[in-house]
Amino acid sequence: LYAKHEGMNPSGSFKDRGMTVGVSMALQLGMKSVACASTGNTSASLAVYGAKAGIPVIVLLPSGKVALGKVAQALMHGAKVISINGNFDRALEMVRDLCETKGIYLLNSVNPYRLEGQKTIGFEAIDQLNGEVPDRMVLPVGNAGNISAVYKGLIELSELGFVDKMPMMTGIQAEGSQPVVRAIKENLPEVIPEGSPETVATAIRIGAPVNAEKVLHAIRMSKGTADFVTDEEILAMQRDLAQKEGIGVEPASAASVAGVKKLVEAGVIDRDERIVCVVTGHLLKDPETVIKQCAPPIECDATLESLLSALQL
Ligand code: AN7
Repeated sequence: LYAKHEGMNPSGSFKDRGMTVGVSMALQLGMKSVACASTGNTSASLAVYGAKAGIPVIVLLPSGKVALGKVAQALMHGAKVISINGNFDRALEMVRDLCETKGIYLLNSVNPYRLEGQKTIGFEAIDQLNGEVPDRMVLPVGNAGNISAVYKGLIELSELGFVDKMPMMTGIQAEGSQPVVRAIKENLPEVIPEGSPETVATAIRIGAPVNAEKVLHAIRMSKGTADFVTDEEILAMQRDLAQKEGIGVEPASAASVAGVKKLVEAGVIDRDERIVCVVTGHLLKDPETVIKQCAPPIECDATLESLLSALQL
């Protein structure tokens, strides 16, 4: 079982892989400004690449539901940050209208160039396994752009004859925000949006994924699956990864590994499978959720005696 840590990217999440391509395309197409709606990471990444490109950035965030580190990044890198009194799905509708009305370049994952960049996660995973294709790739699913992009990249590799098998693409959502899981489990022809998604993993608090059709195709064609995990399972896995493996990720990212645990226990995933979990964002993205789970530091006077007593030594 491998965790591919996307928190190592410049802005601390996998979004950079697509955003560098998306912003480069915006410049090539002569666009004068760029925008996105975001649960946080997309906005942080767009702010970073927009700053370097010297192009104005507008980001729409669902008010009160974006992790602190992500808002800090969007603000510090100079984006115009708008806090919407509504959830992500509403913010996305609004930014789509805005972009259409004002000729602004939309950089949500409806943008095909972003998904082209995100394909590299799959290429890199195989490269890092010395050319071997994992049996399964497990990703947290929000707008479903990433899992669809990785699938697209790997299908292309296989069509070009570089690999001779495909990993079972497996999507994990949060219990309170699981429209894709429902569609897979109930074998629906399409994803039915959820009106009020809710989860501690705010990154994937998305009820109407824009890449719904693509994710159903990716999961079904690769004989993968989808399942949900509870907020408790997400947070427990965030702590386990941090404390047993030294892997610091944000809650949405822990969802993929928590999903593996659940599916192994349910007998859906075989213990012999070689699995790559994509852990999508860094622990520092959401310090508030971390602090809430941990006991505060032990206060101590600046003497050896107090230190020994604090350490109970
Ligand atoms: C850490 O930033 O949608 O299924 O607006 O930040 O491709 O949407 C973030 C999504 C997983 C889900 N893990 O990826 C946004 C946004 C983390 C994320 C996802 C996101 P998609």
